Amino acid sequence: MQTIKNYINGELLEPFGKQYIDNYNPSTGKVYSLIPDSDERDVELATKAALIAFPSWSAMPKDERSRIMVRISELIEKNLDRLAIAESMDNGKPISLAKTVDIPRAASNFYFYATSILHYASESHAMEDTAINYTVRTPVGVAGCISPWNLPLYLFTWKIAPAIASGNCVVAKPSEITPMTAFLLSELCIEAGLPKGVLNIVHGYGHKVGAAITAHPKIPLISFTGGTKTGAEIARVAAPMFKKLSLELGGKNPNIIFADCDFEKTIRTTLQSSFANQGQICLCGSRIFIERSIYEKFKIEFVERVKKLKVGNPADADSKLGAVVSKSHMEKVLSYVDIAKQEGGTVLCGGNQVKLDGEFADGYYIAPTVIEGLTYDCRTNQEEIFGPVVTLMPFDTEEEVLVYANSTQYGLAAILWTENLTRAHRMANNLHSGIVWINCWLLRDLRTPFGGVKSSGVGREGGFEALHFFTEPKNVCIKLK
Ligand code: TXE
Repeated sequence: MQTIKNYINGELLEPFGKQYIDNYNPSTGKVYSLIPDSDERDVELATKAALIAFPSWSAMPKDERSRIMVRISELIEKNLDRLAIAESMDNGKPISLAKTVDIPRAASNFYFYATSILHYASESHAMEDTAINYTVRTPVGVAGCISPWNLPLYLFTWKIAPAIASGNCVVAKPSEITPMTAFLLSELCIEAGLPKGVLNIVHGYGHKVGAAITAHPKIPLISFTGGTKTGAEIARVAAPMFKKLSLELGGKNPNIIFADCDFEKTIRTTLQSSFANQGQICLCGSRIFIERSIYEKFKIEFVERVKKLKVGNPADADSKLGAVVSKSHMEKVLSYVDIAKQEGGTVLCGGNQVKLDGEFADGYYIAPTVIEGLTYDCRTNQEEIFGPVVTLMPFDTEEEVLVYANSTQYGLAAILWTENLTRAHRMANNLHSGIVWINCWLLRDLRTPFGGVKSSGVGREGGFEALHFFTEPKNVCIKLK
């Protein structure tokens, strides 16, 4: 059985406590590797290594840092197949998805920030002929990066790449539920010649390793993606220490479909935005609002196609859904189907665990589920389920659907389907959301700001926003006379 190691000061190390956590393959329900159960001693060692590496890494010319990062990006591409298989085994997602989305995006994250840093300039403000101000941006020192299990390498690298590109050193913690590709990344960083201590990866539980990173006095910045409750806990600990915080949290995103949409495109993309990655993407559109005049037509067509989505072995090319990430998560998702029924919902398809044969008999599979007949303000429509479960609701007017869409505590993404340009702009303006996709979903330009409002988080990632976050601006004012 493979034993994962921490990556500290350029070396692959056992945890201090020599304790390990079982790592499950969700597609089979079997333990297949061991994860270091690290503690604050490992975080301390990693932080020391990062502090020692910081002066030379931050002083290294940008193009040298950039070249090392490009090498990491190329190594991720070279290892695409191996990483995709590992991601699928750890997370349960179809290999085809890991191969086309997760791993290529991890390579892009490194490439994008390796090159962004070369174009990152600071501002200057002239006060006519009195004075000139210029802004100097310096890295903060050691950045703490904590990431979740749903898009493991994709979200892990989305934090690490801008952090190290802008000259910081990092202590990072991947989710203890999906640690494998972060471990493989540490091997690739060694191969790419990343100087020791620049990136340190400490594996283990959130309440031990994550909490130690959050509370560490020498880590002045935390970038976190995960659940809203965990985000609140991190903010509670970090706020009195005045740490810089970026929190990417949950979502309960509306998918609003007007009668004048391009029907075929809408249905096709809605299948994706509902069930991609088994619905375990914070950007999935789990509340589908449909203008009443096309409600029945949409429902019949959509449910017919959902029933055809194959739930199966993640290695099969025709599996559209693999396993959800863990047994407890499967139970949580299915408990929401019960809640939906109690709230008066009708399950149009799915709603159950899927039992596969042979070695997959104990895997965590859920049939893609569509529910109707619920009010917009019931628990099913307000709480994040984070699984392959969507609800359908009719609406009559723009005003009404805006109330429904904006009614949750979340505000991460919204999806809008209409061919009416004026309405599209009007709606986009009125949606309480960090991202609005019109006639598309998950179309990402890495230069754009990424993040949410309300309980979906604080701060923005992406493009220069991330480079701003990982640096401290200093204004220098020079009087001219
Ligand atoms: O997230 P957690 P989980 C949502 C989704 C899901 C729920 C819980 O609703 O069902 O969150 O998922 C680390 N101090 N999202 O349990 O617990 C933890 O080890 C510091 C939304 O995975 O928030 C992991 O590395 N760190 C989401 C990371 O935080 C702590 C993606 C995320 O774990 C910690 C995933 C602590 N006290 C889940 N406790 C999205 N928005 O993309 C845990 N961690």
